[in-house]
Amino acid sequence: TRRLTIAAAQLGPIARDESRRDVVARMEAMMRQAHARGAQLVVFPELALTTFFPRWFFEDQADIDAFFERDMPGPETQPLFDTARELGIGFYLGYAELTTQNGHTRRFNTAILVGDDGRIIGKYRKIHLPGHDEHEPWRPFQHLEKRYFEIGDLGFGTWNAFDSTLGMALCNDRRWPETYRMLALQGAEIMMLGYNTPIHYPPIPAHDHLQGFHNHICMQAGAYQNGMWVVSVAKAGVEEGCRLLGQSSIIAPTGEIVAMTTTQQDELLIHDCDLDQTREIREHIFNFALHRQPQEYGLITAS
Ligand code: ING
Repeated sequence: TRRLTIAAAQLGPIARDESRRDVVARMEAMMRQAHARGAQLVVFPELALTTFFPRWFFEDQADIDAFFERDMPGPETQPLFDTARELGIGFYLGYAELTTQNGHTRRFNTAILVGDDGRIIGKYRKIHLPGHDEHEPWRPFQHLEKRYFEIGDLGFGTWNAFDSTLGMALCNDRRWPETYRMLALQGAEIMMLGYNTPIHYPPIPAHDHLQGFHNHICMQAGAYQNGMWVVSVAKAGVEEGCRLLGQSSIIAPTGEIVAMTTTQQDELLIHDCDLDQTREIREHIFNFALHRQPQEYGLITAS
């Protein structure tokens, strides 16, 4: 059977003033450890190069843009690509993308998939942007992704690599069943995603103690209902005073959590995934061709 050893590289807190150089050094060390433990692919968190800056309201665009990457790879991230090539290991990286299209500056919450030759295979731009777009001072911290990023314009894509078909998502995307189905309908066997999930949810504090439960229930259901491996990687711990959920996990197509972190710091999970296990689900209980009735689902795509 086809097997792929995947590493989830959870990152602990990143301080606001922590340099990209220092963060990349942390990530490179984890990439080397993952390789030493047999990993062929390493998944890093969402917005992995900086602190989770949407927690603050900024007036000045220049302050916001300091958290974005204009080039990928750029001078500070090049070492990750060089190490990937040196070791023959691929990786998923979440970062804030600033790009110019037709003379307009665009800003996205982005993830890329890089192959074991250090070349970018694919790019995904976050579609489900949570939170709010105006400063809401009543909140102990903000969640201004709708203000700082545009909705992703690349759709839900999949790429053939590592003898498999892989799809990417980012954080809030994992809460929406459409994300998994869109990737599964394109043949994805693996969904990779990073997340920054505050424990405290200001609009409904009564749900704070359920963040771990909600995190896993979404992905376990998505994995099972679509027969996909789901690799989810947290930025964890108390970051600039904000408690972020850890519990990074690797979830099998059966919905079983096969590995989970137990710290709030930099921590590696490694799992040797049997890619053919997807068939137990996709050729039987969730055989889309046999059992799915899209002609009855029109409302779901209606806006
Ligand atoms: N973060 C959070 C997430 O969807 C959130 C936003 C937190 C939503 C807690 C609901 C509850 O995991 C990002 N970055 O999407």
